[in-house]
Amino acid sequence: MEVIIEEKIKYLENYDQNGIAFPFQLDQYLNSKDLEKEYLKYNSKSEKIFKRKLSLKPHLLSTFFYNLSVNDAIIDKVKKVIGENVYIWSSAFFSKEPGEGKIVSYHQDNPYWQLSTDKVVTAWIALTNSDKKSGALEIVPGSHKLGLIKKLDVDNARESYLNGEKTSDDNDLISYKQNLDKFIGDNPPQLLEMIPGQYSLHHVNTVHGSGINRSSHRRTGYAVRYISSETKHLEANEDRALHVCGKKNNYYIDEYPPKNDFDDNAIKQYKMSMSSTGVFGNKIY
Ligand SMILES: O=C(O)CCC(=O)C(=O)O
Repeated sequence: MEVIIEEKIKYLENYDQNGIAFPFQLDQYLNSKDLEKEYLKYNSKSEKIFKRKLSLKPHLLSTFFYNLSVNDAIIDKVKKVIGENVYIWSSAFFSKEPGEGKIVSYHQDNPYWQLSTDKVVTAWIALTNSDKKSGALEIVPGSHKLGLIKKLDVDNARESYLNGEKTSDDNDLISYKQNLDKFIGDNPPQLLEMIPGQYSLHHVNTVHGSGINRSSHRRTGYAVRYISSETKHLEANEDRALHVCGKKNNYYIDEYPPKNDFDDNAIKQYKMSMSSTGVFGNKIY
């Protein structure tokens, strides 16, 4: 046990150097099927109520995913990398079914998000096995130090998104390309294999992506985006975020945790959040 604790500290120290810290474990869920079950439960509720699977900000509709997002062990590490004043700006599921052929092309996050500081970190939590065969998350260590390597291939991502434009390939889970193929050829990515209940932390400018799921099981991650309270959106005036700890700011309209799964207030708030969220709010329900 002591060895594991020492290793965890070492990984976190390397975050500044590598733009990634990995792997950590949520002891209560280690290798448990509960995380995937909760994901499936969430999907079936969202399909019943919204007539489709909602992958953005599930922490605003599900008490389970809210509680997972504010798990003490995760927040302790988040505070070590972005400081004591923490908001959850967004969250998302990244799920790839076997045989579906989906990928996430290599990208940095901030060209999409347009946030004002780099005190922004994602906790990527494995809800299923995530290994080479199933298309685990891949990252380029140290790439966060390069600033923004490439721009998006659209001028205004939010406008393009709301107009339904997509410039990436059909099987790509992200909408706009960053054309990083040459960069990836010169800077080979590292595979982050995880079992359910393990998670990584990656910096907003770390280059990352993932390949096709060639296994016989679903590969799902839950990505939570934490920002420090001095971080604002450079373009959206009425962005929303959920305060977790430390000092608040006046940049964001407060979001609140759901009292019960998909209750009326949570649904009302969710719709408002989706129409005002930074870049990828979605007007269609
Ligand atoms: O889960 C994946 O494959 C990609 C995740 C990702 O792009 C992200 O967390 O920003």
